[in-house]
Amino acid sequence: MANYTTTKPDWAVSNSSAVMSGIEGIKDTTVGNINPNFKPARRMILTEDDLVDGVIKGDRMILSRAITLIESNSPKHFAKAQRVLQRLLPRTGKALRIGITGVPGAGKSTMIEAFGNMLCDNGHKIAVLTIDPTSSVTHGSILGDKTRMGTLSRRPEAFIRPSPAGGTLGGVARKSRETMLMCEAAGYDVILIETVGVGQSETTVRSMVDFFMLVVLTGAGDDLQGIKKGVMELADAIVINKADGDNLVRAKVARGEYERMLEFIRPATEGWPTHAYLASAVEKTGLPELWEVIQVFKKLTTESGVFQKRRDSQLLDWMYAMIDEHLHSLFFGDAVITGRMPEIKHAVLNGVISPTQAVAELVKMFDVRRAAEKKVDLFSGQ
Ligand SMILES: Nc1nc2c(ncn2[C@@H]2O[C@H](COP(=O)(O)OP(=O)(O)O)[C@@H](O)[C@H]2O)c(=O)[nH]1
Ligand SMILES: [Mg+2]
Repeated sequence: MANYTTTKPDWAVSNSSAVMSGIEGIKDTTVGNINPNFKPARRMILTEDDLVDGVIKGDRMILSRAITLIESNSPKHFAKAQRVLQRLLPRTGKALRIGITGVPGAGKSTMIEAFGNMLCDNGHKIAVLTIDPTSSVTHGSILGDKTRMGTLSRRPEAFIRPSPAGGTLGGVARKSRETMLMCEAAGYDVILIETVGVGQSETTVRSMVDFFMLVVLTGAGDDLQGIKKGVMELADAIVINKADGDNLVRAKVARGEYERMLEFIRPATEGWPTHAYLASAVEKTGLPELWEVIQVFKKLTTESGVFQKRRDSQLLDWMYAMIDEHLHSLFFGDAVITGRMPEIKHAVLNGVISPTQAVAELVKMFDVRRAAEKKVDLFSGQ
């Protein structure tokens, strides 16, 4: 039988006086224990091979890391991301790319949640991206959307990625396009891209998707709910959402009004008449029909060659846009150009030299400087 009076529990210190002095001191012993050299554990750096293999396997954590690399503004990351993308390129292009726009509150996110869940149930893998040129560093907008897309975001068949924060729309567009390609390489076969419709963002999304839909509310006749002129011309379908409850009758009226307006608009896609459809993201009605419409669209445009023709011109347009942006920032970011610009502007305004002459001189200065400067290869990361 154990001797309870002499056997100490495991946690008791052997020297009881040490305990007493510790209690007396009442000092915070953790302070002395802080390692001044402590750094929070760094995430393991993934190699190019890790990233390529992980994305191909559909590892969502690695896909996220690859996208973070795509979104990085550091030249080193840029170069690595481009090498990864290059290797994944043969696996891209197989997804159906769908863009969704509409005024805030139209129900885009709710619809993506319902539509995405429906597609996942049918065996698809869905990637949801958002393009919001106003989104801040905190990714504020997606927080709302994550709750709106609560069930979808928890599904293993779905991948939701917020808009890259900050930067020019051109920068956001590049990052979103490359994110889309990464998602395709990871096996997502339907890409849904939501945009808020600020500035040129609808045109940007249109330029990266196969099918573009505009989500609207009822009441088209009286006020166009701030729908920008021209946005209807980009759409392959107009979806009148919230066609439920008391709103159903009004939605039907709105559908007729939109159909009449569409008669005067040149369709966005050659050979595809844009129509208005009713849906309710909340009651999940009209969504299977919408998917059917998209399937017919794909079949018809593939047969006519319009599908591939659009993708080809999207690729080239993207390349030209990037050339424009690159040269623009190279030129206007050049120290010689920024240094001489005030004087040249002054000379033009005072009629000393013509704008044409000014351009010729600036370009010459730029050329001379570029030739003298050590060439920096952006893609090698040096
Ligand atoms: N009654 C009804 N309400 C909806 C429907 N779709 C969305 N809503 C509501 O409309 C509001 C805005 O939806 P949200 O998806 O955030 O719109 P977004 O700004 O276009 O993304 C939310 O309160 C939704 O619950 C619908 O089909 N019917
Ligand atoms: Mg939304």
